[in-house]
Amino acid sequence: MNRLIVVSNRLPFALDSTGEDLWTVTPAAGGLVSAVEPVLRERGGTWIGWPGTAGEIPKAPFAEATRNAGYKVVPVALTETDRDEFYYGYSNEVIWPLFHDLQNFCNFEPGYWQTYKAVNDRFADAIARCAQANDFIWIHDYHLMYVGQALRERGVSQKLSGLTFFLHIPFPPYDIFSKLPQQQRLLRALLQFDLLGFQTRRDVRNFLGCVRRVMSDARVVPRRDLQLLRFEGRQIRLGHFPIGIDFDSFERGAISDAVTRRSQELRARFQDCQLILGVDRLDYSKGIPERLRAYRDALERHPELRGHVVLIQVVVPSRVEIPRYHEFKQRIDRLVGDINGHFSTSNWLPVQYHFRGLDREDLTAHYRGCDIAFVTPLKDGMNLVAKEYCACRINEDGALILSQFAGAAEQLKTGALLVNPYDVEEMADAVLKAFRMTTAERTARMKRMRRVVRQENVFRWVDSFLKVGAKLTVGSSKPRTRTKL
Ligand code: ADQ
Repeated sequence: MNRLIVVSNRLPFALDSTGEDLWTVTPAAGGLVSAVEPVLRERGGTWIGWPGTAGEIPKAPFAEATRNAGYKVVPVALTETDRDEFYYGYSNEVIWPLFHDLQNFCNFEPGYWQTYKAVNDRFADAIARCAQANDFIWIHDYHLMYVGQALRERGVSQKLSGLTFFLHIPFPPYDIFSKLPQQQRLLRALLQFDLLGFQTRRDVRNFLGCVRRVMSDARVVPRRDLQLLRFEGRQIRLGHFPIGIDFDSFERGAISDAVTRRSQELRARFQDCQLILGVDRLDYSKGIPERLRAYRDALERHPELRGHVVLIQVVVPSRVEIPRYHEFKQRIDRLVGDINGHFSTSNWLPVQYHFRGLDREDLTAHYRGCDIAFVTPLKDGMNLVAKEYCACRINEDGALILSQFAGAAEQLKTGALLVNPYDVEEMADAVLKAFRMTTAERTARMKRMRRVVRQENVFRWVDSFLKVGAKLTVGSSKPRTRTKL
């Protein structure tokens, strides 16, 4: 197996300065880290990324944070301007909202693009410094879509065994993508990779639709499974690789004594109530206000729920420096206050709201202890929370209400109650349906979902991606001819 070099914007931990020469190390939250960490821990390799602090990287705390990682960690430093214009700016005020179909949230500030490219160049330099002949390079996610081109410009790509990319978020349809001022430059950059992986069939379709409309010199060769593109004399493979979770590790955690005890404690606090769980990063794409409105509507229209359900909504802080995220948090606070103010009684509080990350044991205890998971992103590349919930339902019970716009819906539709996250009334009815669902139906549905989540786990995801990557012919990246095919 060739050496694996994983490259992502963030590393699996964040360094934070708490005073002169005082640093804290916090595990990073989020789907990419949850998925990639166990893979590198198992296989070894190198992880290149930014440790989350602007300015120079402090040597000793960094060495301490990575000492027991089980793989090599190479940091890339970002200045404050880089952080503001590349990370908060182009990545999270342009690409993130646009690719989640939320174009009105975009801030198409022209200067952001230059910094995005410059930082991608810096990542390419870091790769160039540590790449050896025949290394397999796997770049992750929307922050680094330009790195393939930057590597080709540096001539590094020729010696690699594969230059590949996986997009964790959705790829939008042309009508939305076409709003992007740099649409052609971005597609050209993406076409410098040898293999492009997406979460779902729909993302592949959308990407190809954009290529057809924007890149007149690219040719799509339709295939049943892996698609092929010809561009500037090179071949690019494209496929959907739905990301999974480390099922066994979640299941083992859920069975453990500590989690059993904690989930029992959780249940004991809310006797005679079915517990509904929402777990999200703070993000407007996760549909939290819509979910809260649906819950309110359910309590309003279906009085049998009052006093018999509790919504536990856990939100992990994220990107709070972006003003929109701050406003968004205030909106959630108001909605929670409104529901609790309106419906609570002397011995029942309808929403338990926590604005913090949970440690792994606590998270697992919540998955194990809650009867219903309420997962309703407006759009999501995959959504790992839905899969983690299924993995922790060791008694094969529990109901999942899932947005039809989460990538996970493609795999879990046979067991989940699928809803349109923009349809508050439909979601409210789904709450009632889940509440009334018989044990036999819950079990039948959960069994089906657990089978898929167990089989299509994160190791299978990585294997299937690397298997395709391994078949890339070395040198396929070298331009052979510029003839249109
Ligand atoms: P995210 O947008 O971060 O990931 P998601 O897939 O749901 O979304 O992953 C969130 C992760 O953070 C989960 O592993 C979850 O356990 C954890 N998490 C969330 N809230 C938490 C809390 N309060 N406390 C502790 N942990 C919490 C991006 C894409 C997704 C895609 C993943 C992986 O946006 O669509 O599924 O990458 O590809």
